[in-house]
Amino acid sequence: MPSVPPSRPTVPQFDAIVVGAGFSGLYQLYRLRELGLSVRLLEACVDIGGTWHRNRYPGARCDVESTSYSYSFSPELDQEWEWSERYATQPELLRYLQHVADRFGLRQDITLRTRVTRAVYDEDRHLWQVGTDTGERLTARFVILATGCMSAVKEPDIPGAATFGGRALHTADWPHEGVDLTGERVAVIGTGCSGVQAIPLLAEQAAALTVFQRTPVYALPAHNRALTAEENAELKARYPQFRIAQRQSRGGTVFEPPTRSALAADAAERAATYAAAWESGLLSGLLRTYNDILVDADANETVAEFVRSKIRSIVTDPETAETLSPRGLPYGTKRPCLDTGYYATYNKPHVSVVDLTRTPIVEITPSGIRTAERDHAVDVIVYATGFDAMTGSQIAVDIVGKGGTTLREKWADGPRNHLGLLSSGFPNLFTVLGPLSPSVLSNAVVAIEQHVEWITDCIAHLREGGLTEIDATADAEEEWCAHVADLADLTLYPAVASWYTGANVPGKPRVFLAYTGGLDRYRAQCDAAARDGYRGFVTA
Ligand code: N01
Repeated sequence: MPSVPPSRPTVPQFDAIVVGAGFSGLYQLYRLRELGLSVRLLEACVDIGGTWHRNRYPGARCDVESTSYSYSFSPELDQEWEWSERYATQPELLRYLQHVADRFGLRQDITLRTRVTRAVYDEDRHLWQVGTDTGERLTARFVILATGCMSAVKEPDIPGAATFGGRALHTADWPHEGVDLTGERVAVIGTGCSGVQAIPLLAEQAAALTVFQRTPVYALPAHNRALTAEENAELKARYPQFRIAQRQSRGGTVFEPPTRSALAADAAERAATYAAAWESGLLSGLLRTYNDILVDADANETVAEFVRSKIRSIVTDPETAETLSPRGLPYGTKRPCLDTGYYATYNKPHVSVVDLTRTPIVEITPSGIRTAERDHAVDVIVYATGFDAMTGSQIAVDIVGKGGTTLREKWADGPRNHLGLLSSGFPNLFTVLGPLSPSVLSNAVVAIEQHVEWITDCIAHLREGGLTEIDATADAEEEWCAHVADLADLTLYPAVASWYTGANVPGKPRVFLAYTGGLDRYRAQCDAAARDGYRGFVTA
């Protein structure tokens, strides 16, 4: 038995360090504490909430129904919390997470304003040495990255951005005190979900609003509304069964999967089916109509054309309607959006859209935005340009694994891990909602709970067996990465340049970043690996 110098104790300061205080981190902290572990949660922001703390732009709300997009682990929490709207706003979601933190006494183990900058694995002692931007040096047996899929903001990569003389804002970094845009000439760059939500509200304030659009989106009406007391009571009565069904579902929301091809239906039937889905106000409504929307280009085109016809029926100017209509982009291969007045906003006389495919942005100037066609003078530029999704927040930490290899180096050609949970050579480092798991293709909260519970059970198993290390085997990792890629290749997703494929970040490798096989199948594979003595992993 090698002797260990007293200055290098084998017992770490903490059993676990959790990074990030959003939906993932809060639940992970709760579960590990339940195991009796000493845990510290480190959060870079000034308060808890993760995505729902940071994304405060006007109109920010969830596009999964509040009653589904909430924790299922506590029946008491389900009964006491009352959602006010079908789709919760950012402030309501933040209140919910604050309530959870207070109700379960989580804050005492959370350190705010502390960004984890570095984590180095000590191979001899089976522990992580964690460094922060506040100068703290901590040790822990396990580190759980609960850093979120959408937390690394993509800085605008447009020449001249720094020269702009007006105010520049990013939707994901909106000032907490709010911004009064009354009377201002506002430009929005980007028409993903953030832009689509913000544009109608920005248009209410701005004197002139110009949207700079590179790729048009597909957006479905949200039909958001207040939830009545009766609806809440009815929901609470069936929560126990609903939560079970959610956990067993394919994507974290409960529905009957379609069994027919869109091409097997005639045009009239398809039109009626799509119209009903459109009216459902559900983000995935159209994807649930037929079983080949995401795998067959011809089937997909029937939905795409249906949405374009809806855009034409809402937007009164035909040229604007055509500019807003996606062409050559299979429906659903970029995340669709929920529309709360988005298309109708373009009917307002002070709102216009610039088609960047025809007249690209050349540069940003001190007074506005110069396209290939002309100068647009503006007072404010709102960047709704998205994130270095899925991997950005993990790569941002300088993580050094076995043999001095960094995660950044290892993932240079795309993320590699087993079951989306552990990357070989980086033992005891778990990711919640990480790449190569269902994550963004699922209701995030249901996917988070599945990950957190698996990780918790795994740590409990190690402790029961007196083990101090778990790592993914290189073979299992190889197999998993190939399996995820093979499944993705059966769909229309990988061919499309999107943040799902890493294509939105210059230089980022093109890899489809999520597991497309469904949360139910994924859960079964994770459970089977655990049942088989953590098959695909090596313990010590
Ligand atoms: O970011 P995005 P987002 N010049 O990457 C454009 C979640 N979310 O923040 O598509 C010009 O989707 C870019 O154009 P293109 C949700 O999962 C959820 O909107 O690359 N344009 C695109 O239009 C969502 O999918 C909710 O051609 C540039 C836009 O900016 C994810 O977060 C709400 C550009 C970026 O769209 C990301 O959404 C909000 C450039 N240089 C977000 N660079 C809800 O729950 C980028 N663009 C409702």
